[in-house]
Amino acid sequence: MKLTLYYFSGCPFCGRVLAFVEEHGVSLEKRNIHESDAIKQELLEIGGKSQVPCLVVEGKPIYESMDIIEWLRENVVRSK
Ligand SMILES: N[C@@H](CCC(=O)N[C@@H](CS)C(=O)NCC(=O)O)C(=O)O
Repeated sequence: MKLTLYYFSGCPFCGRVLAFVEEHGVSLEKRNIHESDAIKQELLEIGGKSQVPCLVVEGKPIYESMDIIEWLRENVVRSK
């Protein structure tokens, strides 16, 4: 399953998700929207807004840090 997390450094909500990812050893691709306009544009095209964090699961966006953590807990951590 392809997981991509859009984030930027210094965003506290992103930090909360990244801490969970680190703690549970979740494997995903991280894309920093402050790294390039192309990455930010990519997120806009997938999710329709530039809010981060956003987890993209097989092309489907999930916004809201707590929803992302819950999704990861249910679908990745539990099945490990
Ligand atoms: N309730 C959201 C808050 C996310 C949020 O406010 N993110 C900020 C960065 S810290 C953001 O992306 N702001 C710009 C925007 O909404 O386009 C969550 O928990 O994920």
